[in-house]
Parts: sequence; C-alpha cells; structure tokens
Amino acid sequence: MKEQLAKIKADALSAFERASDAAALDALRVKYLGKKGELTGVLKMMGKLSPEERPVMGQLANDVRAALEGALDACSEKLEAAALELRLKSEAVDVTIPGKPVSLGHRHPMYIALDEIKDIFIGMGFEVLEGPEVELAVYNFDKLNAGENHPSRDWSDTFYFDTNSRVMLRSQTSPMQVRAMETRPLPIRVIAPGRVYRKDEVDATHSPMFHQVEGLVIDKGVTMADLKGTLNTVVEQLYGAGTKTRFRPHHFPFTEPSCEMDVQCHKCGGVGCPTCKGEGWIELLGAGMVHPRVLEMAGIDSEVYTGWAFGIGLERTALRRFKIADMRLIFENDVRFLEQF
Ligand code: 2NL
Repeated sequence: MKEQLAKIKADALSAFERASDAAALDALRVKYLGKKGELTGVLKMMGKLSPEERPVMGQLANDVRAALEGALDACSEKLEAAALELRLKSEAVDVTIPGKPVSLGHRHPMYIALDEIKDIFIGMGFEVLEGPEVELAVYNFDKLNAGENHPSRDWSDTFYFDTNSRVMLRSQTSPMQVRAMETRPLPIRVIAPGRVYRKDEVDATHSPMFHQVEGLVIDKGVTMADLKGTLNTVVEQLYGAGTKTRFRPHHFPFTEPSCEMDVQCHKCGGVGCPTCKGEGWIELLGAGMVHPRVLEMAGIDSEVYTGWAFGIGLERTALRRFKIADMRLIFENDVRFLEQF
C-alpha cells in the first residue's frame, strides 16, 4: 500500500506538470483526488489494514493528498499565468502600425469667397447678420419701398407660400437689414449673407437659389463718398491694390440715388477681352443711398440719419474668383470638381 501511495504521488505530480491547460488539469484532479479517484480507491482499502498500520497509512495518505493539492494549486497558477501571457501577446496593439488616412473635406469654393468678403467687412467693423429664408412680403418688398405693382412681386418671379402673396422665399437678404434698422440702436454697420430665391430657369449664369451678401451702413452724415470709399477699399482687398472701379447710375426701389459698380477686367486690364466680353469692365454689385422712405418706414428720422447699402451675388463672384465657366458646377457638389479648390 505504501508503494501504491508513492506511485500515485509520483504519477500524479508528473502528470500535473505536463497538463497543458486548466481543463486538462481539472481532469487530472478528478482522476487522482476525486470521489472515484485513485487516492480515494487506496483509502477505501484501509479497512483491511491492521489497527497498528492504519494510523501510519492514514497519515501517509493525508500527506500524499496535501502534496497533490499543493501541486495542483501551483500548476494551476502557472497555467493561468501562461494563459494571461499568451492573451497579452496576441491581443497587443501595435502602436507603430501607420494609421488609416482620414480624408478631410474642405470649404465649398463659394464659401471660401464668402469668408473672404466677411473677413474684409468684419475688419472694417461690420457685424454679420443671418436670418430666415422664409419671409414676409412686408419685409421683402413693402418696407423696402417696392410698391404694390413692382414687377419683382410677380408670381412668375417669386416663390410664394400662400395665395395672398404674404409669405415667400426671400428674394434678397435685405429683410434682415430691415429688422436691424427696426430693432438696433444707431449707428448700424451690418452685412447680411445668405440664400435667396427667384424663379429663374437654370443655365450657366442663373439658378433659382443663389447666395447674396448685402451690406448696410446708417449713421449721421453718411454720404455717397462713404459708399464709394468703402466699396473701393473692399475691391482693392479682393482684387489687389490699385484695382480700378467705376460707378454707373442705376435704379433700385430701395435706394436713391442708385448705382452699379464695375471693376476693371483683371484679365485684360481694361482693353477688352472674352472675360469682360470686350467691355474692359466687369459688373460687380449694385448699391445706393438708402431711400428716405425706407428709413422712415423703419422708424429712423431721415432728416437726421442717412445710409448706404449694397448687394452682391456670391456665385458670380466665386465663378470669377476661381475661373469657373458654369454656375451649375457650384451646386452639383461633384467632389471631382470641388476638390480642385
Ligand atoms: C443687387 C443690388 C442692392 C441693396 C441691395 C438695401 C437694403 C436695405 C436698404 C436699402 Cl435694408 N438697400 N440693399 C441696395 C442696393 C442694391 O442689391 O444687384 N444685388 C444683387
């Protein structure tokens, strides 16, 4: 029996050492120490021993059990440590592997042009105003001195929401400036960029939705000289120092007098070329002195205050700035086109 116990101990210890994982080790535990295990099998034979031998064998059997249990624990710890090591190795993140390139978008060419214009005006102390694209005709037309029968009110020119022609998609960003005149303390220096809508057929130079920047200055003693001086400064910043401009008389219902401003063609320097259609000049914007009636309707005393205003179409500016031939490219959002800017 003593030999049996010694053999069990030796077999078990070497088997434990060789166990490759926790499941195998557990199977060995059952094999040697379990209820039907080898050690239990030997203990069951204790009854056949003499009373003198029994405690000696009992002690020996207990020693073997303790040795096996100790060895089991040690092997189990070893296996766990090895398994952890393996996991750490296999799950390790190689921080030196180069990352996947992220393709960053960028600003739309027209917003690049808009941001340049904004920067120039902000630099001169103007504030930027934004507001609703769905407007009341009162703000889009009436308060801007466009009379009941003004052609721009036609259903063929304007997108209305109701049959009474009260609610519409704004056709210019001036409604925001009217709100500024009604609510803000004077003096006022603002620009209002944004989308505007007119019922135009789509072609290379027209779109029923386009972008406009309007500007408005109101203060005591403001004259046409301020209009010209400010707009000339803007043009020099946009197109370079020394760029020539000219002002032609024009008509808008909301300004009096009104004008259009041309810049000398940057391509031919004013001689005449395809870019300026032989004119030597390129039309840039419309402007004028705010009509006294527009001031009065906004609650401003036109005997004390005067102002000037302008409006410029952004798409046309961007087309020229980036030498784009067709306005439709601006709105199609084809990345092959947009990525060029
Ligand atoms: C153009 C012409 C213009 C204005 C817009 C304006 C706004 C107020 C009062 C008076 Cl609140 N005028 N805006 C003035 C002159 C011309 O736009 O050709 N736009 C594309």
